[in-house]
Amino acid sequence: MTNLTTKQLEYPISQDGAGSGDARDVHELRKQVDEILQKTPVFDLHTHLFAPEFGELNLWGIDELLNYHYLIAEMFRFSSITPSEFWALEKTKQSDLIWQTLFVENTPLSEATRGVVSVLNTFGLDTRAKDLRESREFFAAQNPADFIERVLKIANVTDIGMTNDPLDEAEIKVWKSGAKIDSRFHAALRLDRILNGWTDAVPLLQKQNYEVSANLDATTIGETRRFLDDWIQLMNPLYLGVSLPDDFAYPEESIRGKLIKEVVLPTCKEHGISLSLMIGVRRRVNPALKLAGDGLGRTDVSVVARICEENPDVKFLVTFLSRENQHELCVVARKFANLMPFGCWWFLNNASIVAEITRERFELLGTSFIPQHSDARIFDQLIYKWNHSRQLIADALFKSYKGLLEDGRIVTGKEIECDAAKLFSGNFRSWVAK
Ligand code: FIX
Ligand code: ZN
Repeated sequence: MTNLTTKQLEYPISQDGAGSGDARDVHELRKQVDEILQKTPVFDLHTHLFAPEFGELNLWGIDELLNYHYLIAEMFRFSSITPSEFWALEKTKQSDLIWQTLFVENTPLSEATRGVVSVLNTFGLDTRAKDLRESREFFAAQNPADFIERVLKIANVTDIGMTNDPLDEAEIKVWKSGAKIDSRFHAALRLDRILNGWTDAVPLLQKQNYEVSANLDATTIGETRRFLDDWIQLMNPLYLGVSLPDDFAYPEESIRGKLIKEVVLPTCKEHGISLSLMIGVRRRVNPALKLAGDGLGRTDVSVVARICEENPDVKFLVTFLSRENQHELCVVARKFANLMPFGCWWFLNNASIVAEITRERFELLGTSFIPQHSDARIFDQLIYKWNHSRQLIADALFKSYKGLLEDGRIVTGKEIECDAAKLFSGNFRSWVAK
């Protein structure tokens, strides 16, 4: 391939559609892509954040930031503390230890440690501090409502998808209280406990007055559907969602397989609601690490092809945790318009991998995918997660536009704005009709 110089890459002025605000060379194009992607608001479709009405479920501040399970896992690589000793500490002692281990005694190079540095830096706090005194004082002085506004503004996030478990006592209280939930926070009805732990879920459904039993008889199927209908009405969720192991199969002769087929898919169809499949997690690979002990595995992507083919009336949002599954996911998405790939989930949310996956998706799917979600658990994380993602998506998009230019077509400022809007919110909004 010829190595085009910047000079040769100037836009042909005569190309129609190009206006005075459109970039004329690759440097201008790069600047324009960066500027537009910075100012385009995000609809973050999957987080573990909560609206203010959920009170203490809504996490923020330095001690929460440091106790993020990504950092806990990393701390154990450097510290000689045992998991049982660590879990016996108070939260502030845990965060002191994580700070000391990952930020004082070692250089914070990982994505998760850099995230904390980035948040501290955004608030003008010392990123090389010897202890947490200054940052604790800063966060203690914040008014929670103002802090949320400030973070949303910095991250340029307008809408947040929560993760809502209809079997969680604390959440149930809020949903049933009739409290008006901040309209920027949207529910996502999570099915993990039902689909991945039916026997434990049964008494919890019974407690909510649904006549279910461990064996999936006709009454149980009907009652579980009624349970979902009621919660859909109460939460008005964006989608139903579940995380699934790497050996997930469809169809499957199992409790989960039967529930998916006879309860979940018919419910999605009836309500016109999407099903989000997050596939590839191996829970509790090291149980001593609790939430930090989950791992991943590679999946047979043909499960997604089968579920999409058999259920053309249901729309699926799909993300895989294994890097090795990403290319196949793009190919399946080319075959099924009821499939929307989304996000670079969890262990994939690192610069080198996001760059690769996003490039691959542009090359195979154009703009018909959702490049990222934050998966934030602590409010402040929106700042670094979206800052990093915006830069990486801008890099990938610029490279695609540059290729298009080399092939002889200008990209106008309007087109860039339109593409950015699709990627950051439009594709998801139209998928879920919000
Ligand atoms: O299942 C999920 O939604 C995962 O994102 C979480 O369970 C995981 O712990 C996480 O925080 C990943 O970012
Ligand atoms: Zn998540």
